[in-house]
Amino acid sequence: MNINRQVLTLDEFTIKQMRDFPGATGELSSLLRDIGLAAKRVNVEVNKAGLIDILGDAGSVNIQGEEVKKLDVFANNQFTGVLKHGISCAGIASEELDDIIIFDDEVSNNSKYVCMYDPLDGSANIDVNISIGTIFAVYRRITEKGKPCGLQDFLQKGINMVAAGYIIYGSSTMLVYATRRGVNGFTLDPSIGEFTLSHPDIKCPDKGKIYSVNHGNFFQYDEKVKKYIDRCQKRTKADGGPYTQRYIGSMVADVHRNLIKGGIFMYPAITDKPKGKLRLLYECNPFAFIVEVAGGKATNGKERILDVQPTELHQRSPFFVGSKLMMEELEECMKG
Ligand code: AHM
Ligand code: MG
Repeated sequence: MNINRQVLTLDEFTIKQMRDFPGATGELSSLLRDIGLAAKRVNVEVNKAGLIDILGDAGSVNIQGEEVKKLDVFANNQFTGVLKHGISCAGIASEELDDIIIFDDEVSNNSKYVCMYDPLDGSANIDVNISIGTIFAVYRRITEKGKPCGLQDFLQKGINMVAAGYIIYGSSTMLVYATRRGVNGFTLDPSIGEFTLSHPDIKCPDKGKIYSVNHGNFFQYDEKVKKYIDRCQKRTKADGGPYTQRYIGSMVADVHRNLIKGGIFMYPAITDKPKGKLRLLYECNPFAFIVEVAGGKATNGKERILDVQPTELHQRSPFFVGSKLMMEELEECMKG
């Protein structure tokens, strides 16, 4: 019999990786499996989003008499639900929730990890059929096992992250996750309902030709940021250009593209939002981790993102992330 099966599923891959680590308990594999399950459920609903108009608007009652939930609330419930009922997570924080949720049951209190996520990032794009995503970060808790977790488990520096990832609900659905050992991408095969390894060991090219920024805010940017954007626009063939500007307005899609093709993504501070728009703990930090593991860099314009000590769950941060050499040029401009 010719058994020629090379494609690994997400579960097979994480279990295989765990076996290479003699001391591993399998909790991280289990947590990633839980996230994969929630992602599949969210994917089904995202694909039906266009039908919502037929079935009734969000917040109203559909033809089955059930309340139609907003997709971001639905996504939040799915991720929170799988992690609560799983065996690896002691508590969660979410963009959708003001406070952390401490699961506080016997299994959860003995779990190693806490998880933070933006369950549906770019959700303003749902109505117009543009890619959206989920972003997540996993930390080993610092509170004592056997007891409920606490806020200090969530306010850890990004450098302590154990794993981070995102799901992109796009032309196909992908789950990409990073541990310190590498970044790997899995594409959902709808015929079997499994994420399968499609992008092993992703590396971010050292340079690219794409810069992503909201040009509508240009006149609100700091002069140093404007200087870098000006350089991007003036790039010629002789110095690696011309560059192209791409900005979807869904960070997951923008950073995913730049990670694969090479590029830089920026959400600087603006006059209206002096701390920027994006959230440090579950938007900037996970992407900073993923891109750094892939060979790129991430800063807030002054400091490496992963070195920032968080003080609040929902704090915002300016964010610059991307290919190493492009980031180094940005850093040079930011020095003045
Ligand atoms: P959200 O968490 O409310 O969806 O906002 C985050 C999104 C990012 O995905 C995207 O990069 C950014 O907001 C776009 O913002 P803007 O329209 O201000 O450029
Ligand atoms: Mg968001």
